Amino acid sequence: MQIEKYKIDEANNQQAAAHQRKFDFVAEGVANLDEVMGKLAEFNIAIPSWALGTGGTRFGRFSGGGEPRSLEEKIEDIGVLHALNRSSGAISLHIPWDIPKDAKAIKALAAQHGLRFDAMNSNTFQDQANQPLSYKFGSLQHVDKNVRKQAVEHNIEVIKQGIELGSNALTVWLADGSSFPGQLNFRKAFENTYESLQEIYAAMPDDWKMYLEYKCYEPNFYSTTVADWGQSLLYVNKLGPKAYTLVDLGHHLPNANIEQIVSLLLMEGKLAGFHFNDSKYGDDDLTVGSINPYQLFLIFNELVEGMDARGMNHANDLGWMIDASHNVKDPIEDLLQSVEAIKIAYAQALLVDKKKLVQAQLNNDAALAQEVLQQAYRTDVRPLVAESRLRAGGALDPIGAFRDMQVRSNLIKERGEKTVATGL
Ligand code: LRH
Ligand code: MN
Ligand code: MN
Repeated sequence: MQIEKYKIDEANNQQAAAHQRKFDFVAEGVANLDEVMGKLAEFNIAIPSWALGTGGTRFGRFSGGGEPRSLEEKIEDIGVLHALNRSSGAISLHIPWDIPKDAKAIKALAAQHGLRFDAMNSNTFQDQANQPLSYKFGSLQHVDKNVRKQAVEHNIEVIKQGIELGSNALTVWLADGSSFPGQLNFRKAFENTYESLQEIYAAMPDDWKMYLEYKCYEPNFYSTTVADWGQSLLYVNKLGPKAYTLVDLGHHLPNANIEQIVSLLLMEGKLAGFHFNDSKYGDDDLTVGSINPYQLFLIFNELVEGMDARGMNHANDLGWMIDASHNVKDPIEDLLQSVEAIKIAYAQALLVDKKKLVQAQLNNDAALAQEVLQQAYRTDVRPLVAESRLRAGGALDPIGAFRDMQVRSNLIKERGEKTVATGL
């Protein structure tokens, strides 16, 4: 399934006049318009290979049909996304869910769709068929050296596969922890994990980065061995300059001030990047921006401020990835919404009047500081984001185009009604 460019153009032409009016109206009020449009054009967000199928919970899973049955078909689906929004030009693989059988061919297929390989994700939170030792009581933290060795070797294998695909980062998320008080010696679990991470770190090429993801709870319910940003930072500081802390928006205790965490990790030069999603209760993995778009904007406001302070390139110097799941929506539509929400928050953050904000801060003028932030947040930047898509050859209205072109029913015809993509 390939999206034909002329169909996108046809749909765009119908909306062109209305779009132009909206764009001109917003653009007039944006002092740094060229900068904003240039930055929006460059900004891409990687799609994880596990997000193309319908997500489930432990209670059930309701497939919408036409799901990708192989890595090749997942790449095709991301190709559809990227053709429509021109901002999903990367794929993040999860091993062993999506092992490339022929790395060269997979790399070539991805390139045909304009995609590159973002961070590789290892998996030591599930036991795989034919795996000699179990991760029931952890992987890198395990009391048994042999289990740790098996988990280290898996990560090294993932690095090797990533090298072949042209990736340059490894994301490590550990389910390791304990479910009951007394089950684990916290210090020994930390030391074992650190030693295992050192071995993985040593196997990474010099131009690679390790992203160490934290999560406060689940699947363990009493302690987690990399539970929060402080613990992740402790590990990555000890490991060295190639190790960074990854922020998954759903992995915090309720009401955590994520934007402050982002600011301080950036200050320390230790922010790896993001797994974007949204949540109301826990690690809900809902569509980005569906619950708390203001928080997303505040995070991007810190990102822009902190990255500019360090002279970083917004598009390339951090890892940007979606990590969401879809129980009731079409996964492709959901991902289009997530990417759009991220770009809207980014565009709004680029509109913040920084000089005015700094002045308000120096004057302890809390009211004015809020006015400055909300002036940007309440600007309808959607025409700017749409214009940037249009200029890049994408669709003004990606979900509308996806529906008009009947992409899903074509995929169902091609792949069948009952398909199960690998993933969570
Ligand atoms: C854990 C997590 C982590 C995994 C992904 C499948 O909750 O966010 O990033 O790799 O889910
Ligand atoms: Mn994650
Ligand atoms: Mn998660």
